[in-house]
Amino acid sequence: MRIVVLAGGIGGARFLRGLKRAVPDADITVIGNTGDDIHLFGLKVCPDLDTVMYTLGGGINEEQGWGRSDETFHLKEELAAYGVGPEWFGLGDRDFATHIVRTQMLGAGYPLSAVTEALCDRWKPGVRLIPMTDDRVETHVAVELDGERKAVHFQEYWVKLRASVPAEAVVPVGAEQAKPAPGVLEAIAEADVILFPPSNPVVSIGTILAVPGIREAIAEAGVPVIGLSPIVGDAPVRGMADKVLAAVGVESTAAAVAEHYGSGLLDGWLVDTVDAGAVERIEADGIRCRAVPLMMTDVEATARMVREALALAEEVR
Ligand code: GDP
Ligand code: FO1
Ligand code: CA
Repeated sequence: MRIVVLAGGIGGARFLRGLKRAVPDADITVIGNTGDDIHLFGLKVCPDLDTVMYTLGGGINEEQGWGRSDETFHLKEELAAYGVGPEWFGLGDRDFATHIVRTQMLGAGYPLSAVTEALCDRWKPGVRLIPMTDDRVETHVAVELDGERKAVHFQEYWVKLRASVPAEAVVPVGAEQAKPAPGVLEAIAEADVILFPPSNPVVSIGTILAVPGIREAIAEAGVPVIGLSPIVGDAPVRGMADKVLAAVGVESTAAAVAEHYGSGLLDGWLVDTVDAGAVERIEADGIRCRAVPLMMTDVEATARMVREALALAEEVR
């Protein structure tokens, strides 16, 4: 079975672990979000691609969900001693190596998709990981800070400000001019099923869908498109997705997120059992819906979520 998954970082990566467990012989293509990417110390950092690669390759810091296991921060400390920051972004020594290799290859002229493939030669994530685009896209967030309206990089909003001020707008800068990376549209066209894991609907999946051609290709693929709600009991399970949902005028409920994607894109939607009351409303919108446990507490629980998603895909096929 050929499965295409649109993925952000932590939620996407954990879901993929369950997918590999549930369907060990699946041919999985992951289209990764690159809107979180940031240039720091002259290096290109791709948090969501790295989170997927490290998680599936066994190199992730399990407690944190991002960054390397067994990490140290000597380089960051030395840079700080020169007064060179940002101090608010935790780049570790092992992680730095990834960004150095990536930046060196990009400088030599390789596109990000080829660089990601080369990095995955080491980590062997067991999926084909493709960035949504080889072009530069960076999500910025419009906020009011000290009485002034300004745009900050998504990482500054998320990590430095901890989404403590309202997001007035979320803009994937460069997305309109971006082209899907080689292999993205082909994988979608050849998929048997397309899955939206519990990833951030705005800054992860929304950014991928903002690359011209990707949303259209998914809508026209003619195969089941099934999503799993990242919102459980009217709140994000982890992180601050409610803050960026508010910026696009979407309530933090499982039903509102389904409606935000819409029946033109989604065929099926899984909500958690605590949100079973929303099933009727979602089905009235033309999206087949089931309520099942959606907490990725361990790989086996996540594999059960995957089996439910694939069962729903067969129902709507
Ligand atoms: P990020 O790039 O690291 O922010 O990760 P993603 O974009 O992949 O996804 C983050 C989203 O996944 C958040 O909105 C969380 O609410 C959601 N999430 C995290 N863990 C779980 C879980 O166990 N179950 C569900 N349903 N959602 C989860
Ligand atoms: N998230 C944090 O909350 N604090 C950090 O210092 C931080 C550093 C970091 C370094 C490399 C990397 O790949 C990811 C990192 N993240 C950090 C996570 C990441 O920025 C976020 O999870 C997502 O981009 C938010 O969706
Ligand atoms: Ca992310």
